[in-house]
Amino acid sequence: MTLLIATTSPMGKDYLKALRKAAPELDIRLWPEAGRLEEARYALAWKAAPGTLAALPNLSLIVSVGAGVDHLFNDATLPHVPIVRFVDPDLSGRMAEYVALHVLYHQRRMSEFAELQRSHRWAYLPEPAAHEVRVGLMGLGVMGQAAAAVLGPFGYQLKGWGRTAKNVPGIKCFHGAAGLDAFLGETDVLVVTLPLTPDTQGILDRALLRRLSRGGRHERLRGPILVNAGRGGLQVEADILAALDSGELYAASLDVFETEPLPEASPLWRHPRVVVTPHNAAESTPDAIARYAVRQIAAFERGEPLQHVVDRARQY
Ligand code: NDP
Ligand code: OXD
Repeated sequence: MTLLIATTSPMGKDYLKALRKAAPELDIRLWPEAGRLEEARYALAWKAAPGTLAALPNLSLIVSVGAGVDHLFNDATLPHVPIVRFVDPDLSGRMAEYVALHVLYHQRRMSEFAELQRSHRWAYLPEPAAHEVRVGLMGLGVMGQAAAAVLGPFGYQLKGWGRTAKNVPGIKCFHGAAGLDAFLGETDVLVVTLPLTPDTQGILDRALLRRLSRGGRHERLRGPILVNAGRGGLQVEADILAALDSGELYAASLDVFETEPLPEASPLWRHPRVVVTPHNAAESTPDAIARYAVRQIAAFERGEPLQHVVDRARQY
């Protein structure tokens, strides 16, 4: 049984090591040293070179290293075999940490305190309490709900938005285009964990940011805040900068970008109210993804149903 690690990432060798440890019986190859292509029945894929997967005539299953699968749909030659995406408590726990860190960071005005410290100034800045802040989770899937489970106990007022209707205890849920205005109108901190699909591309534009809550905000909140840990293709960076400079947006934490790595020339690097992180909100660690891939492949071999199968029409 042969599995090809199909990736252009330098992490490939780490996946290889972890997979060999997790499944010594598997024949595992690391692209571009794929050997005889007809032997590969499984692929573990992350940003593979276009055409790599299509070149495997007996491929039966693709396991995505990421929870997001836009990296697969970018390849016009993507073969028509089942795709499972990575869903694991290790991954969603990391995302929940990231979201909690950044929501708290902005609520507690940490960038301003850091600036005060740099100039040795002792100053009091009024902050809202968590229960006075409305956090809107745009994307209410595995990641959005994991973040909600961590934010809830702080007392934040939680709202959520997805494609389909949901009933999640502790979250006021909205859905679809019809629910978007009401959702944004009740959101002070917008936390985005949407997948990048043809429907969500560029959704975080100036028009959307303008729909974020203007009224009803606690007096200690200085303006809406954006945390994007979904995908860079969701955001229009020129619009985010314009919204920050006009005061429509107060601050942002961005983990993902239109172009990654973020180009040196991007003003986001230098904006005083933007926190930039290098697409590290939730890492698929080699050990966790290896365990997951081996589990899915074993189930597939036994003829059992696959878990977390991607809907090809919706692309997530
Ligand atoms: P899920 O599929 O579990 O959740 C996706 C959510 O987005 C669902 O609530 C879904 O709605 C909603 N959604 C999708 N399309 C639309 C739409 N057109 N309009 C409204 N809502 C929509 O995915 P995960 O939570 O596991 O992951 C989400 C994304 O997070 C990944 O695709 C990836 O891009 C990103 N990610 C980023 C990481 C990082 O390190 N920065 C790490 C891991 C993931 P519904 O529930 O109705 O289907
Ligand atoms: C993912 C990611 O999709 O790390 O899991 O971006």
